[in-house]
Amino acid sequence: MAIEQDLVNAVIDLDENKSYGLVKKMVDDGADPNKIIEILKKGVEEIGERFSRKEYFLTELVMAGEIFQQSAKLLEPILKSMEKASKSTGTVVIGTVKGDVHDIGKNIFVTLLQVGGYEVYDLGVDIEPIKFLEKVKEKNANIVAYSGLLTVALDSMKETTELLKTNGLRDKVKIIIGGLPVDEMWMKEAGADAFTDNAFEGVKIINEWLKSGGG
Ligand code: B12
Repeated sequence: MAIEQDLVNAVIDLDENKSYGLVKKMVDDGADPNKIIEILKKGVEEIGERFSRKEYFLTELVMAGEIFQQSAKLLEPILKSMEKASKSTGTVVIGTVKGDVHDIGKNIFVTLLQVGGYEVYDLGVDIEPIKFLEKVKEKNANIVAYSGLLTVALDSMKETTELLKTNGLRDKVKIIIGGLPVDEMWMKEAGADAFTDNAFEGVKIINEWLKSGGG
């Protein structure tokens, strides 16, 4: 328990070396990577709160992002060593939607999908709806995944789904959305089929879809 709180505090204090040391220790002790990510998220959430209260500024947000990214790198070997799903038949097109450049969570989700045996096309950040459409068509994808952390991301998600609809592709794909603010309301507004703020949960949802013949 103590080490978890130490890690939250080290992230909030933006103490990079301490954060990496604690993540390494938890990895060596065999901690569940999902749990480590949730602890790191607690830390950066507090940084976000302080940013909202104007106690922290953009520099601190940048540093928080850096600490998370480097920590996620430390987790990559365990994520990658996790057992590959026997035969996934999913082709996923994913991106952080237009207007939003947050990608740390998306990248974790992409790694997990790749580990799960999925064919993944990661478009990157700030992605216009047309780019999603083109890639879905080109790759004949059956899953579309939007990531977004800003409130404005909702409009972009909506727009993207609308474009898929008007091009006759909406019914050919399943759409999952993820990121800090997503909830059931977002899912409905964005015209999606599922939502989650946990990358591991996201992979489970997609696995279930494909098992039951969806997607
Ligand atoms: C780091 C950070 C940044 C970094 C991002 C670096 C990067 N490469 O991503 C930088 C400094 C660039 C940044 C910029 C900005 N940021 Co910022 N940022 C954050 C911060 C502190 C952490 C975000 C993060 O990485 N979390 C950790 C990851 C792992 O969590 P996650 O994204 O939720 O991902 C998990 C799940 O959601 C899931 N997941 C993610 N995507 C997907 C997708 C799918 C399909 C699935 C299934 C799952 C999934 O998987 C992950 C693991 O489980 C948050 C605070 C917070 N509370 O999160 C603010 C925050 C998101 N930022 C905020 C703001 C305001 C900004 C700026 C506008 C600041 C400014 N004035 O310029 C800019 C916007 C730039 C833009 N156009 O996008 C606000 C958003 C407020 C709002 N309601 O819109 C927040 C909430 C801070 C706050 N409280 O004010 N930011």
